[in-house]
Amino acid sequence: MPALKEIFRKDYQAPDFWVTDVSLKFVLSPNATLVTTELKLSKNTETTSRTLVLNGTEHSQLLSLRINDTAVALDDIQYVEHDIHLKDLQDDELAVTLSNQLDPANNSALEGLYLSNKIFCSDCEPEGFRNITYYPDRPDIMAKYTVIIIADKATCPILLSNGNLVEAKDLDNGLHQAVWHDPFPKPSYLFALVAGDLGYIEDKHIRPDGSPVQLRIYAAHNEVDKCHYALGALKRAMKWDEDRFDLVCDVDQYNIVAIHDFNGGAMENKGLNIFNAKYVLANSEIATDADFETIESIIGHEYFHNWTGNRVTCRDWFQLSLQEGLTVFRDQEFTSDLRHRGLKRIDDVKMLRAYQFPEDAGRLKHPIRPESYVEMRNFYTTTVYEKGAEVVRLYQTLLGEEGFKKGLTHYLNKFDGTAATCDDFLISMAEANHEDLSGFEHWYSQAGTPRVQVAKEITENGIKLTFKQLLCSEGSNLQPQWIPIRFALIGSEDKIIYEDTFILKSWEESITLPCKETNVALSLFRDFSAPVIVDYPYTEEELMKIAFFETDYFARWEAAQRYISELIASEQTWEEKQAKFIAPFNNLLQECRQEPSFYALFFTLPDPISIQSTTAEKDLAKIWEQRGNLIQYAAKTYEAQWLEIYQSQMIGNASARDLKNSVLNYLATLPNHEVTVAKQYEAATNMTDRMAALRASVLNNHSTAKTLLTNFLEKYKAYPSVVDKWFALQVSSPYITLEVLNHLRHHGEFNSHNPNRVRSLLGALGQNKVALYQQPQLFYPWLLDNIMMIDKINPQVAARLATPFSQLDFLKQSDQDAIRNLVKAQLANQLSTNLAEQLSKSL
Ligand code: 0A1
Ligand code: ZN
Repeated sequence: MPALKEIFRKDYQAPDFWVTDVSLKFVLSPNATLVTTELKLSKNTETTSRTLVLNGTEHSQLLSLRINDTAVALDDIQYVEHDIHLKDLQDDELAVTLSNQLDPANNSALEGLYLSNKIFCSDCEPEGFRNITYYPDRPDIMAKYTVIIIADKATCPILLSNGNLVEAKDLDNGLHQAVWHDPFPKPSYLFALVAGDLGYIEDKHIRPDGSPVQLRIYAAHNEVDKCHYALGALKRAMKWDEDRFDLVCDVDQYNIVAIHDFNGGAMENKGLNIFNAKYVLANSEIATDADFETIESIIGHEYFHNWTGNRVTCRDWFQLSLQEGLTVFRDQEFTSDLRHRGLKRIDDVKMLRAYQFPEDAGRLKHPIRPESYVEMRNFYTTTVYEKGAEVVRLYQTLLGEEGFKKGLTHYLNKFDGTAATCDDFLISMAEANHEDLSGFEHWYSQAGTPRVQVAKEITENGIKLTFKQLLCSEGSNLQPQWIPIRFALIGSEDKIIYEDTFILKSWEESITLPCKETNVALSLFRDFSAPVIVDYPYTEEELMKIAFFETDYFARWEAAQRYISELIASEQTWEEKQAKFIAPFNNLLQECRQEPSFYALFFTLPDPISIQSTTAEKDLAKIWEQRGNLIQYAAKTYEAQWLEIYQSQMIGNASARDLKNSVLNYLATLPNHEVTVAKQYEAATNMTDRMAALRASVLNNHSTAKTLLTNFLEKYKAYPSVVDKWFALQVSSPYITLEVLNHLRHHGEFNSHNPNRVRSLLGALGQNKVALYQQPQLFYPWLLDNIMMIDKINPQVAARLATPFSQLDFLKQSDQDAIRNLVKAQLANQLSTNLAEQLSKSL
């Protein structure tokens, strides 16, 4: 295992030199790209030492270095690991010129400059720029960039970088050159370069002052016809940011490029967003309704970064949640405003609980603002992103939409063009609203999901509620976090008789509500008003009341999920469980056509792992079996009604498809409806319906599944994101076997160099908790071996795939021990620092 060097937040120091201007010249060639870098620097008057650190890596071969007009002999250069340390520089203004050579074609880690399908492409966040040139690669150094790109015109007709194209001309020998200038100072992680044979579509956005922004989406020539939806989404995002936050696009050319080999989802490089192609390319033939929504939100996310991330960036990487939590919050609000706020909230909470809660309870847990890291790339986590967004949402819950906007505007004005911290954000919110928000501070420094215990007591003066918070963070000096609790009381006439928001600011507080009714249902954390686990002994009657009579979508859905989870975990007889499970369906089946998408969520039972983590039942196999049996029992009991709903939603929009396909999941459990599933697969005119049928067939182990899978691959071989779905679906089946895994691993369509394809196999297995629970001794060693193989190609992707090894609590104790021994043994082998950090912390 490599030595792991930990970097601490408390050790932040400002640099001795700022960079004001960067000039980069690239002469592109797949195996020998020449980079010439000219830097203008000036002394930071706030520090006394005079050392310039130019970060580098083993991937770039330094050819020359000059400081002002003096050449530095390569042998005289002092390195600390791969970083150049230039000490005792006496001038306050400096010019540094250097040249180096890169091998993009062999950059399988996809950080820095690499080739994807013959397209030159860069990815620099967080510390990839140092793979391109030697540079003080830290986000608090913001400079203006001029980029000259020279390449072969026949193979690379398109040459792109950040900012504005200021010159384009032909050169000798079939070469051509483009010069881009970005007038906005930016940190190095926002640098981007793309060059290759690409097509594009374009449109424009008209800003409030009447001026246009030219919008282009670039993709492979045969894919540009699938970019129209993304382009529309970009226009909607621009308009929304103007309407909601008065934030206007500040560049005249806004380019997006779709790339097939990409480590992340997308990247907000100034004026030149680079996207994982799966989040751009879409039409109804290859993308599901859910895919369309995801694409819209990611297009929005990267655009919203232009203000929250680019104009104001983070001072150091510990502050990543400053821009990511805030920008996720903004993209969530975008989707909520354009689509359905209540349903969006349910989706986001499902995602938070499925991925972030386990992370916050596992061995890689960290606060949204971590205190230390070894490899920053390992901290692009659901905690920093999604829990970070929940923390930003707390401000809005407390201050209201107007107060939040006031705070955001103040923050952006105050820190425009600079690199800021999470504290700066909190203080801005407080200043703009003249509020004390000090209790929010602890959300940034304490890890773990807080638990809130609630007790309800009927007293002479009314209903007394007691709230108590329990934190599971480490450290001796834990402080209570401010927790907004939205709640309501539903009275005996099934109406809401009281609603309020209480801010829990200390460890324990009580309130008494002036309410004389005694038979009330208490609905807690409406709209999921804080990212906590709620301990309250709901009665079945209370849950039913909330599920049927609450007005808050999240609360209704949540109550139904709890009802089912508790039922499955309870000690009642199977007959009692069946009876109680199907009782509500009589009404639900009548009502569901009024709000198809909501009822589709309502009909979808909680995942086995969610039932296990929220109840006393720990046998995941038993949960999975009972859950399946209940679905089948409801399917059988109401078969005629299900079928009638199913048929009524045949022609319709996305909501109709939601409902129809949730009903299909019931019907698919009945042997006589295998044919219904197969028919839907064949007759489908869009990917939503086709995929839903294929999924129902595979997850119910239908005899037709194999034929449908073969047909599916044949049909969609040319579409990478669809082939990814084909892999992931098979791997997420509870019936998966080692034989099928090996078959997929050696399938002609598997590609260990493509992150999406790797994730569709190894990522999907890590998420298949039912299979992992049942046969840990088979699947974990297989997964680890394959992660080790990927680590040799792409450490960043491998490290991410290893997170399941840090979340073993759902397994039997003896299985956990065996797997940790397996991990321990692997640590003796050669691994990247990325993977070593994740695996060693998992022990
Ligand atoms: N800033 C991007 C996330 C991202 C991070 C790292 C990447 O490459 C290593 C790429 C993208 C976002 O939040 O969308
Ligand atoms: Zn982001």
